[in-house]
Amino acid sequence: MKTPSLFRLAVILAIVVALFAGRALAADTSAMPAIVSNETSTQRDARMKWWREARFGLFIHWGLYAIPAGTWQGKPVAGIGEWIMNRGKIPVADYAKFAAEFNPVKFDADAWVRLAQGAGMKYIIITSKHHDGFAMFRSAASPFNIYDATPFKRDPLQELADACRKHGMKLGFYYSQAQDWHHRGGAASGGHWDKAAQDGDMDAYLHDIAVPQVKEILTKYGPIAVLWWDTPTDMTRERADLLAPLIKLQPGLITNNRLGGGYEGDTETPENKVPATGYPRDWEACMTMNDTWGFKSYDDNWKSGEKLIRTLIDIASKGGNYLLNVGPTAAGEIPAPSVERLQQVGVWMKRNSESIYATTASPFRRLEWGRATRKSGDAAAGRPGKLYLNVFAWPKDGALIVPMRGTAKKAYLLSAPSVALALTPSPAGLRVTVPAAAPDPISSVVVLEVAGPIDPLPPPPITAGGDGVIALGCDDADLSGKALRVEGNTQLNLTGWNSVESYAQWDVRIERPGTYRIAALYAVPSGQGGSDFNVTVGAVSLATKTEVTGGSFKSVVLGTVRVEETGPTKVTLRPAKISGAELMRLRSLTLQPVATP
Ligand code: FHN
Repeated sequence: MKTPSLFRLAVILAIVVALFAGRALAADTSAMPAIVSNETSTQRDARMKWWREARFGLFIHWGLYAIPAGTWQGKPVAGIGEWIMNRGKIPVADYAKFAAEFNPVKFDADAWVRLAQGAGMKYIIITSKHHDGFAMFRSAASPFNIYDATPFKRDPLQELADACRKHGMKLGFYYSQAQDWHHRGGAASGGHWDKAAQDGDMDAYLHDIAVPQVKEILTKYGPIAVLWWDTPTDMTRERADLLAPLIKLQPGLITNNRLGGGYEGDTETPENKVPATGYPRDWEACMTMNDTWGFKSYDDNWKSGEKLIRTLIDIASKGGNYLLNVGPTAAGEIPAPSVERLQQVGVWMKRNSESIYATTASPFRRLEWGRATRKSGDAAAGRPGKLYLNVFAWPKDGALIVPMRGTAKKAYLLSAPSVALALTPSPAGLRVTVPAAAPDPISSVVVLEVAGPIDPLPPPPITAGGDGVIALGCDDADLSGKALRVEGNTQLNLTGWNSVESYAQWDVRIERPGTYRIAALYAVPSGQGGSDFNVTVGAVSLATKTEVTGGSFKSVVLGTVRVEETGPTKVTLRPAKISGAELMRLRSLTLQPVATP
């Protein structure tokens, strides 16, 4: 926090006076209840209901950065497109000149909403102001906005709000509350580069720009479903306290966890990654379709439609929402590759969305062939519970094994509900006899109607591969301890190892007695090595210390253990003394048999 300025004291005084007058901050916030919410869990569930059922939303990053589109002064600027001003160190006055060129006449709010709806999305979140400080709406708080500073002279947020209302689409606004590279005093990650134009008092910036603009976006556009804060750079509790009460301007508003100042908001927001095991509270993975949020003319690294569909399924199977991004061009068009992919997702959703909407997380830790979601039933209403089995790898032998004990009543393909599929119990679980060919090459849905609670079978113990090595992935472990969790998208790692109470345990089957060399693939940042930990294989333990890997993942040999007993056993990795923030980030452990002469 900077030294309190006279101005900041005046702001605080004004708030106190307003509160005493029974009003918070200003006349238009008079209905605001106390900052601390007394919401009950039932009320919260009611508020979150539509969002939890939606599962799929469209993120739109649209702003002036679509004009340079990744190129400044003839040179490509590395990184995400909407950061070009910061990464290219573009002076404020030069960047502001883009406004005179911004005339996105091809913008068609109705078409955007129809596109999102066609993809099966239930809500849209658009950048009302990104870090570049340019408001994509008509703002009385700053002339640096699309209505006043451009030849366009239209308010896209108004048009989008109208179109959303017309089509029954929920609308949310992204607002960069702290970082603002245009207005004096706004924060900038990495510091101000055009000091003469950017330096200033952040509290004054919040008072003059952020607070009034958030009021505008929450009062001028009808019902707003979500307020999506971003990057709480330099946000202290006091600063966040200026913004937090404004959420009461929209009854039922949902906010994310990025306001700062210790406010948790309603949702966790993993970015460009799907957490391996979900989160213990509502979460939404926001993800790009290529490698940028804002339009970058030469970023063609598009994820395939199949990847997007399977990501949606993966996220739903872990109980989260998928907020999938598009970056419209300076002309106001969603790039064709994005449109094509959204249409492809829409084709799949048209047939299979029942396995996504209003579902909850899978009861299974891991399924070899795909993912599952579920819906609980209502015995009194005669409605069975359902398991939706999204099969990515269709079984070649016509037998889909669901690792659960058999309480299922009926199985059928979502695409052919009247044709019952045979169900037979087997030691590995319930066997569903499925047709030879997959009905859908991307993911086919088998529905299992279940009578009572689902009783998943524990996954089989891990055994040695053909080379004799027992490989223990971080997502195969049973985790104990509050913060310990698996993170990552394709490259997973075990993180949050900040207490000696936290440990990871694997079920393995030792088939050959002997000496095993234990190695761990982990990352430990500089200055945080030297933590003590133990790896135990059955009754044998190995005490060791972490080495610094400089933050990158490195395979480290921990030592050897002699294992005499064969059969099922447990391998445990448990910290004994942690130096630094956490023990390590662990990707895998391996037990390699050591050849004895
Ligand atoms: O800096 C921003 C980035 O530009 C983009 O808006 C993403 C979307 O989640 N949020 C920030 C980085 O976390």
